[in-house]
Amino acid sequence: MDYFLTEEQQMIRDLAAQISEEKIVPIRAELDETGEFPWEVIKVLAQSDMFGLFIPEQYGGLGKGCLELCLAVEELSKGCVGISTSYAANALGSFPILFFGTDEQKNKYLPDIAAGKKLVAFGLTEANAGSDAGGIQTTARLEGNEYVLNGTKQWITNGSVAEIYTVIAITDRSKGARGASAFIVEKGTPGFSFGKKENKMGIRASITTELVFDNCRIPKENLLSRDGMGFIVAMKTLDASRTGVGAQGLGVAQGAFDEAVKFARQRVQFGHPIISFQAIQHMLADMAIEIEAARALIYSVARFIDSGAKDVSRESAMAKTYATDVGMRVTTNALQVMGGSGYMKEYPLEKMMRDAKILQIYEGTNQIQRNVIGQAIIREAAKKK
Ligand code: COS
Repeated sequence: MDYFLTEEQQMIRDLAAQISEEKIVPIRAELDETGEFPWEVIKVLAQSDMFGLFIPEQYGGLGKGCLELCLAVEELSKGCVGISTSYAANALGSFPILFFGTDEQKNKYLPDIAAGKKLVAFGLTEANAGSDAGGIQTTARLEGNEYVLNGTKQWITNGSVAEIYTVIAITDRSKGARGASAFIVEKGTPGFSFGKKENKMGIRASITTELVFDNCRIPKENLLSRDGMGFIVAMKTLDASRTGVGAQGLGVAQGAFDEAVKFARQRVQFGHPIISFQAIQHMLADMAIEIEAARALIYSVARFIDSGAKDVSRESAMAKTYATDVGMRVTTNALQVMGGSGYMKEYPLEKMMRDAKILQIYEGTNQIQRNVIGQAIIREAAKKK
């Protein structure tokens, strides 16, 4: 289907597709096995200006938006969701600076992020604050010209490989969600270290660690936005990035579908390629419908975000939920088309299915997304009354 992409958007998509096919596909199985971080691919992405896609030109980026980011993420995810996670989490970590940073903060951090010289990570989740993001316990106490951070963040993508961290911590517990604030913390700051490295079911080419703050002192200037705005910074950041998670679901679904079609054309049973059987055709047809519907939704929501719309919570939750559910269903059914072969590590399907699962969980479970959509429905209905 023609989505009327500009020439530039097509170029970005084609470049990401080329990186995916030439640099990611050949190494994805090995990284899945070893759990090593994909530094080689990160270098290629940096050389190709991919880290600067969504960063304004004045900070050394390409000044593009959510649609271009989604096109890149979709193509990278066809190859490996672990690697696309390392890339997309960088955008997630950068958004608080991009959306809420002062000119000084932007000038200091964005050029290195755009150049891919420094990776970024987003630190919100804690052991007792996953879906309930307002329940974080990490504190930031103002002492003179410094904030003193204490607490532990859990399951942080790009933890330990990133140089820059955007972290949400409580500055006034009595104020609930309005008592959280957002900060920039640099790797190497005394009192900031990395805890447990997770051993994951999927996306094993991405790194996930704890962030440990033990009387970590950061300059007052590292506060993002205003004191008390941390929860809003986190919510606005997630609103902007969830469509990208949808693009990961779309990409892995397309990758799995392509493998299933290739296999079904070659695999002969009962004297015929199995693609000639209606049972297989119907499975492929259902996958193709869902993939196209997911793509249409992702691109539309991305364009809506790029139009400058103020409130995109509902739409980005819809894009994330639908496309990642499609990612899970399509990888599962594509593996089914391939039967026993799909279950074996000689083919990429079992990895794709393992990788797809996290997309229904991270950046807000799909159940939480449905809550977000439900709340929006209630607000709209109340307005009409
Ligand atoms: N944009 C702007 N403001 C928002 C917002 C958004 N998307 N979502 C909530 N807010 C505001 C609310 O308007 C409210 O403001 P007031 O204090 O002025 O009333 C405040 O934030 C608290 O909102 P709410 O009461 O809805 O917060 P909840 O504690 O009920 O949490 C959910 C809401 C569940 C949506 C939130 O906790 C969430 O997104 N959880 C998932 C977190 C997540 O994605 N984790 C993944 C880790 S990051 S990889």
